[in-house]
Amino acid sequence: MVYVTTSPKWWVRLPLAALSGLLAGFAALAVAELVSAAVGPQSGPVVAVGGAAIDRTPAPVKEFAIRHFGENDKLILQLGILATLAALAVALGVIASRFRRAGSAGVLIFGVVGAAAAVSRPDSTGPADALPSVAGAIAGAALLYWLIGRLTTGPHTRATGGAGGRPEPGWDRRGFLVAATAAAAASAGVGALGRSLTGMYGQNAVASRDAVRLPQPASPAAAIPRGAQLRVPGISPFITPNNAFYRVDTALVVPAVDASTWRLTIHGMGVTRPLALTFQDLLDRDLIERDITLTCVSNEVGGPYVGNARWIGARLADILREAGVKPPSQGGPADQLVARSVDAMTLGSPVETVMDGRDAMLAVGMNGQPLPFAHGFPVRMVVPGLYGYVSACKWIQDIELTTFDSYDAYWVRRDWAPRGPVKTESRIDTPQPFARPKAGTVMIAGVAWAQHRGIERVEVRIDDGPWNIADLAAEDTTDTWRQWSYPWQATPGGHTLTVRATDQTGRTQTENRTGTVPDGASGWPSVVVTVGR
Ligand SMILES: Nc1nc2c(c(=O)[nH]1)N[C@H]1C(S)=C(S)[C@@H](COP(=O)(O)O)O[C@H]1N2
Ligand SMILES: [Mo]
Repeated sequence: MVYVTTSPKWWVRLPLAALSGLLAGFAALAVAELVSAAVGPQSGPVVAVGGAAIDRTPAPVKEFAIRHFGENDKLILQLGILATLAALAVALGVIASRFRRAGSAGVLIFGVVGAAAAVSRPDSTGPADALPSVAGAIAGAALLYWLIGRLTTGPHTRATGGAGGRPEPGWDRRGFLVAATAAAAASAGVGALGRSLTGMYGQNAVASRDAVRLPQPASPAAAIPRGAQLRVPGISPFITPNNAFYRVDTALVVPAVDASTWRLTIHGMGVTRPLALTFQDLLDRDLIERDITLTCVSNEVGGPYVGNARWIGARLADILREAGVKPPSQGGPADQLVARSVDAMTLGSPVETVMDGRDAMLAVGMNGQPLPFAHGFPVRMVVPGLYGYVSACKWIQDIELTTFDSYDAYWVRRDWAPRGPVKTESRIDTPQPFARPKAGTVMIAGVAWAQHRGIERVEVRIDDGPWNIADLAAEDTTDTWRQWSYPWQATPGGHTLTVRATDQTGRTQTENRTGTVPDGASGWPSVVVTVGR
């Protein structure tokens, strides 16, 4: 009896080997998903590798990503990782069809890469974070080895010497297809189970958020003046609803923090009474309610990363004073406050600014709701007048007092300026670029902001004409943006509309165009429109 080990012809073998690679990759991710449901969402290989990629992204590339993909940048990154993995899985399958062990070894190497990324992430919870990648890789490598085995020698290799005495093909097509289908089904099942278990991640956090009853603020915000909201179609609403508020962060998985176990620790240079505050400790304080406009340093001229909300929170300066902190102007040794989040983001703010009397706060509420998870539940910092990257720490859990000389926070290590006061800026909301309004009165309108300095004047220019003073909406506070409008007598043809704002210190928004790195974009926003008859 002779056992036959012929394999299918190459044009059959290679596609099936590629399919085997894909199935192995799918199985690896499915097993990793299931294991990461137990270890924690930060440990999944795609999340870990994606996080490592984000941290290594140089400022210009991040700027490119945010400009071209906007808030979808993280989705694009994850799709890119998956596409890359799929291509590599196909390659490993093809390699395995010639070198069966090498293909499987390749899968294991990817497991090592994923594991290394997971344990070296700053928010890693320990060596266990390697488990999803390792388990997934072992499953993938084993499956690839097995499937490639089906492809070269069938289990039913037939004995020769039958009726015709000719060898029958040694590979068992049906056997392979059954094996592949079973593997795909098993992976889908494991993956779905993992997904549903990950879905349960954060249920305590959701329950803790549902249980929050925001107290009445001891110091409520004044009513928004009636004239603060202009009735111009297309203008940004004066208060940005939570679900429309821009989101900028590095979190591939939104942290789900349980408010009932949350703590904020305050320590470092000049802290004579280190503090550990609970969420209830914050709610029990006299809370302030303030309207504050938040802006991202990555906002291009005319861009969308600015929003205005009514925040409720505890005064940060009071808490710092209780901890014994003094600003540098009163002899305090620390000039930098480093806020650290549960996902290990660090943001450094000037202590002097935070304690100079402005309404810097540890916010617990946004527009009457507990903070949405994406915006930092349970607690975030908000400091009027500073860009988000140097102040607005979401999911905050630690505050360390230190100096700018001795510590660079996350974005500063990536070429952004250590101090980030918001620049005086404006935006045209309507008409939109390349709009085709009719001749006659066209309302040009938008917003302007210079947080904590206040907007004094907005001017609009048509083509190369003179600057015209726009009508300013009523001011809410100097910490909020201000709407403006200008009724333009539009004449047929193409026109360029340009705007510039002046703040209450008398400084006019500079014409000098710069990109966002290192300290925020500048330049006059403009739109081109074509007026019809
Ligand atoms: N933990 C954490 N906090 C963060 C960030 C981040 O990446 N992680 N990004 C900051 C930046 S750059 C900005 S502009 C604001 C944006 O806040 P929002 O997403 O609520 O609009 O959050 C800040 N706080
Ligand atoms: Mo930002």
